[in-house]
Amino acid sequence: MRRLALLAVPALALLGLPGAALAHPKLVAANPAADTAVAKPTRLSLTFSEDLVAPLTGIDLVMTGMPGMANHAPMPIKGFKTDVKGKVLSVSLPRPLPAGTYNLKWHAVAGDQHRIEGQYAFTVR
Ligand SMILES: [Cu+2]
Repeated sequence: MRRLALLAVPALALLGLPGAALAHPKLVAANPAADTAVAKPTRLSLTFSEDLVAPLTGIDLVMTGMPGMANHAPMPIKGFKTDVKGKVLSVSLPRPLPAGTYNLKWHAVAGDQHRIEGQYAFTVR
């Protein structure tokens, strides 16, 4: 089994060759970065490994907790604007995010049209 698995890797790599130029977008940097605590931001940015397709790339932002409030229900944050330039997705918030914890779910589409998703959390102090 182990031997078969090792042999399968180069075969898959060969199969993957035509798609190599159209790689899936990977998140390479974010501001605020994952698992960090920041002062109240009015802008978020996500930088990917590939040029993005604007209308198919975006985020959902949910407040998951607030200081001093137990059992905070997930609260979607609405009203932001997203803007895509090349590999960077920028999010402008209408007002600074209040103190709390947030979960950001992103979806991104690059040249091969496949929707790739991911998520991370950050804290506003
Ligand atoms: Cu793909």
